[in-house]
Amino acid sequence: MFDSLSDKLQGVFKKLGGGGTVTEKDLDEALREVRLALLEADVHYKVVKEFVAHVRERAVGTDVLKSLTPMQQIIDIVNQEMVRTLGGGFVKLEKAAKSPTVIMLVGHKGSGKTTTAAKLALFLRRQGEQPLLVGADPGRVAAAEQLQSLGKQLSIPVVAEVGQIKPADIVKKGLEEAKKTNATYVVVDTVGHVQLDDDDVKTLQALHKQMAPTEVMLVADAMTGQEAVTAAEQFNEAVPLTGLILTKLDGDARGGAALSIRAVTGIPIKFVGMGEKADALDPFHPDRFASRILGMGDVLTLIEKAKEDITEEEAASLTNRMKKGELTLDDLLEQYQRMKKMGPLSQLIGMVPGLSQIKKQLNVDELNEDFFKYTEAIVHSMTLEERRNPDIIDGSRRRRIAAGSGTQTADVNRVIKQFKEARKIMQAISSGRGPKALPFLR
Ligand SMILES: Nc1nc2c(ncn2[C@@H]2O[C@H](COP(=O)(O)OP(=O)(O)OP(=O)(O)O)[C@@H](O)[C@H]2O)c(=O)[nH]1
Ligand SMILES: [Mg+2]
Repeated sequence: MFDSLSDKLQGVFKKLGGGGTVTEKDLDEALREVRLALLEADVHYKVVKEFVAHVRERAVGTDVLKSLTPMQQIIDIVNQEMVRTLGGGFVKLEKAAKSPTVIMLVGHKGSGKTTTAAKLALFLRRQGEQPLLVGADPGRVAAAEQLQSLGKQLSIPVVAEVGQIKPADIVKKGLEEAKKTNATYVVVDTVGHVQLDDDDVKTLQALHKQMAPTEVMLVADAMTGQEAVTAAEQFNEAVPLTGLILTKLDGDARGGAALSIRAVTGIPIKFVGMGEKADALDPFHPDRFASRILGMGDVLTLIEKAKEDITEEEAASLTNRMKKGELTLDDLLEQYQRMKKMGPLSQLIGMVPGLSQIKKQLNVDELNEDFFKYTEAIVHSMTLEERRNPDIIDGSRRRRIAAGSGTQTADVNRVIKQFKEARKIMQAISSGRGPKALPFLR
């Protein structure tokens, strides 16, 4: 996610960390590069301007340059400013006082509404809710079939029809069905618009009035950059949006939409779509997201994802060990094995502390099944003592492990390095020092 932006920001920080002191000139030079990196990522120019001005103001105003750890403090400020730009805190999905809660999804053609409707319904069911999907897009046979088939795969009921029927009539049927079946949430997928003309606006407004939704969410394609921001403004004029769902963040979106949309429109991002599969929808946490952009990983989302696949007990023990910074190579291996089950690596890599920083060396494209097999073979060729305390692994042990696992000593080094990075971040997180203790600054 946002690889180019992440790399550039980390490059700026690394440079700042080169000397012991940071002068005002260094700061300005760094901020100039931050500014360029953000603009290149297609962040809205006003947002960039404000971002850089805030960071500078706080850095100069709080005398960080005179402190002993100027560069760590600057990164801390950048991190906080990024969290602020992304909306500050987590904004949860609302629930109506009286069931069912209606969620209306709107957006441009192809932005991901239908896919997201299904993802959202699955998310809600995992929360113990009883969702009903309604496809108010009768114009195309394929649209109804798509929703029907997604509902069937996930065993979630669907009301969708095609033909001469009006969207309003489908919504009516949907709401009746929800009442009959005691659904707690109704997720309504609507027609995609290429451009929003007056007729479209009227239709949307009439549907809005009819379903009286608790949530009206715009589904916007993050790959379209500033167009997503414009869409949010336009749709918000038609119907009052309560939240945004940014899709296709797993693709090569540069980050512009995600970093601008909240600041420009004032509407909170509630979810992000990270893939085509039904479980590739994450609740949006500005702090975790900023952490990923800055290359610090996202342990909390990772733990939440892991929880979906493992027992509560396992999750608690994992969380505990991670929090304490007590990590062994066996734990690392276990994590990798869990990751294998959790989904495509590209989706997870940014979340694992330590991995994102060294993914260049690792060559992410080659990070596939083989990577796991290698790591597994290497760790299994170590003695128990070596797994707990890899610091004792010297040259001759390295050669033995490489021979035992059928790999090269360079592969053994890589696994150990990865482990050490991960351990450092775990310790930093557990000590509460957060971004100030980023390993790539040491
Ligand atoms: N990679 C990726 N693809 C996505 C994501 N969300 C949706 N897609 C894909 O985007 C394409 C369009 O998705 P749809 O859900 O059909 O979009 P829509 O807004 O319903 O489209 P219309 O009904 O035609 O307006 C599909 O191929 C989806 O698989 C995502 O988060 N990541
Ligand atoms: Mg659709």
